[in-house]
Amino acid sequence: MTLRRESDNELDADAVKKQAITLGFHRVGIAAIPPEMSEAERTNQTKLQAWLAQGFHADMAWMESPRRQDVRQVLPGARSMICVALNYYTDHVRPEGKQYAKISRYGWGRDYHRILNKKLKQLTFWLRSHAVEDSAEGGEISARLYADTGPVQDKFWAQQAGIGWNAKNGNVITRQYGSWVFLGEIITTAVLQPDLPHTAHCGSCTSCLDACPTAAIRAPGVVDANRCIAYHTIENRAERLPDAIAANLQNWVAGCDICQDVCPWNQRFATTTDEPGFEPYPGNVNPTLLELAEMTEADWNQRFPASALRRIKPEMLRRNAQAALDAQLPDAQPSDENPGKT
Ligand code: B12
Ligand code: SF4
Ligand code: SF4
Repeated sequence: MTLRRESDNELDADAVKKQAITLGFHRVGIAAIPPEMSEAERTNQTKLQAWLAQGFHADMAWMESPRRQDVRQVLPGARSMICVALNYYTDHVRPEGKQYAKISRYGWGRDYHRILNKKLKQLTFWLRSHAVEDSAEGGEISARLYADTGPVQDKFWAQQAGIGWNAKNGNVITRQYGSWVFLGEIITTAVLQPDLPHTAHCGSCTSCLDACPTAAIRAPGVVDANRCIAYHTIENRAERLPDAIAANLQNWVAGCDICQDVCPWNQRFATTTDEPGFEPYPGNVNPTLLELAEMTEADWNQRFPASALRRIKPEMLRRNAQAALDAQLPDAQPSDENPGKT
């Protein structure tokens, strides 16, 4: 296997992509990291700053990290971003019935960070070893991998690398799998032939904006965490949920898939994954609100092994389930009061 091209000092991007697919990634693309910030990066950073300035990150102070503003601060000398996507869709259907709690698809099976991380490590190892092996100068490369674990704008880079587009529902949509993909990347000093950025294909559709029960999508693609059920069920550690969130939970207790479920791209192109780790753990598709509202720490530990749901501590899960139950009481009214801080 020759990675280094004869004509210039680039590594062979096609060989890297082939290896990524062999390791089980469903989509892979490459974006260039020029020595100075590109126009597209600058525009993205302005949007990120505006999002932060409006307080749309709620209590996620880690979103303010200055390193998030520029990948060159994450890895000095970075030249390429290898972006990957992993399809996590399985064809299980949640049962109908107001007694059932809804857990988002992202949390049904094994923790996606672990699955992505393992494959990214294998790809990084392969990249490093082949780059050294095939280099006439014996030049080593540096690389850093992230599986939703670092100060990197995963969606922006995925679009730049041609994986999909930053859609109006705040997720990257791929033509092949819809938005049911996790994103990860390897930032490297290796020079690789980049792909073209992906074009956007939401058109005039507004289904996700119309369906969001808390009006959290403030403008196309702009999600205000203060209003988002996903934020409050996963990240908010307060004892009580804001009234306007609690009243509109629609039984979501761990994330929220509403703006993805209504998306025509997902309805047409969702494809069952071949990654066995994403097969749901028993009980994650059809838990009842009552069992979660009464869940003990021991139950929680047993029920969610190696799961992304461990971010939702037992007291949070009980709080979410109880709030959804309370919203079903005869005198409870859906609230359209603004739950946001802004
Ligand atoms: C913060 C965060 C959240 C926050 C904020 C959500 C958001 N969309 O930003 C909360 C907690 C609410 C959240 C929820 C979820 N998240 Co989240 N989250 C992140 C995180 C850590 C950062 C995202 C970010 O930078 N947001 C800040 C804003 C400024 O970034 P942005 O959306 O890219 O901003 C752009 C738009 O506003 C756009 N824009 C501005 N004007 C306009 C105009 C138009 C027309 C358009 C289209 C766009 C546009 O420009 C901005 C700059 O590019 C990423 C991981 C990562 N490291 O990147 C995961 C990530 C986005 N989350 C992910 C997932 C799976 C979810 C959930 C689906 C989980 C669930 N089922 O509950 C929900 C989805 C909620 C939603 N509708 O977005 C995945 C999405 C995978 C994908 N296919 O895109 C990611 C990428 C993690 C991963 N590595 O896989 N998340
Ligand atoms: S995840 Fe739910 S609450 Fe958040 S923007 Fe989407 S539909 Fe709205
Ligand atoms: S529902 Fe429509 S507007 Fe929203 S992300 Fe899907 S295609 Fe785009």
